[in-house]
Amino acid sequence: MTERRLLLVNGPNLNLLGTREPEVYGTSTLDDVVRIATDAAAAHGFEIRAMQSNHEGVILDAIHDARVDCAGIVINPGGLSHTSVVLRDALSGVNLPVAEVHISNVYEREAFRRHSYVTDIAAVHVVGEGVDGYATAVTKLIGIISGTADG
Ligand code: CA2
Repeated sequence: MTERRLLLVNGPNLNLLGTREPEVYGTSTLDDVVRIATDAAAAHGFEIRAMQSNHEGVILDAIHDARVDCAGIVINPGGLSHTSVVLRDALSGVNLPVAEVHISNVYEREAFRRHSYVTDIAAVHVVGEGVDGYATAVTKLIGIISGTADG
């Protein structure tokens, strides 16, 4: 392992965290999410590069760039989870270990949220733990990268 850095991707609409639908997503903000992930990574000597975008192509470019200097990707793809083959292709194309996070329990919501194009290419899955799930995802992914866990 060379790089001790993870890319943290939050997809469309996650910039709205903490402003609406607290019964589904809680009251924490996107800044809180970045702090939670950063603290979890720092505990293992890793840093986080955080990005959020409402634009699929911007997310794809960030994933491609991670190939050069990141050891893995933690991603909450938002609604793109359920729709985007190109997101899946980008993630599998860079050949980095991926952790998929969902704040809410997607299996207990509408039927269309039960399928994610990312799930079968991700090494780590965290669902329904609220924003603390980002810490779980970071810790598990670092375990895999470091060879101390299997997800
Ligand atoms: O539970 C999750 O983390 C989701 O990835 C969130 C996505 C949803 O489409 C997925 O099915 C599950 C939605 C993100 C939108 O986030 C908002 C947060 C607060 C207010 C409005 C939207």
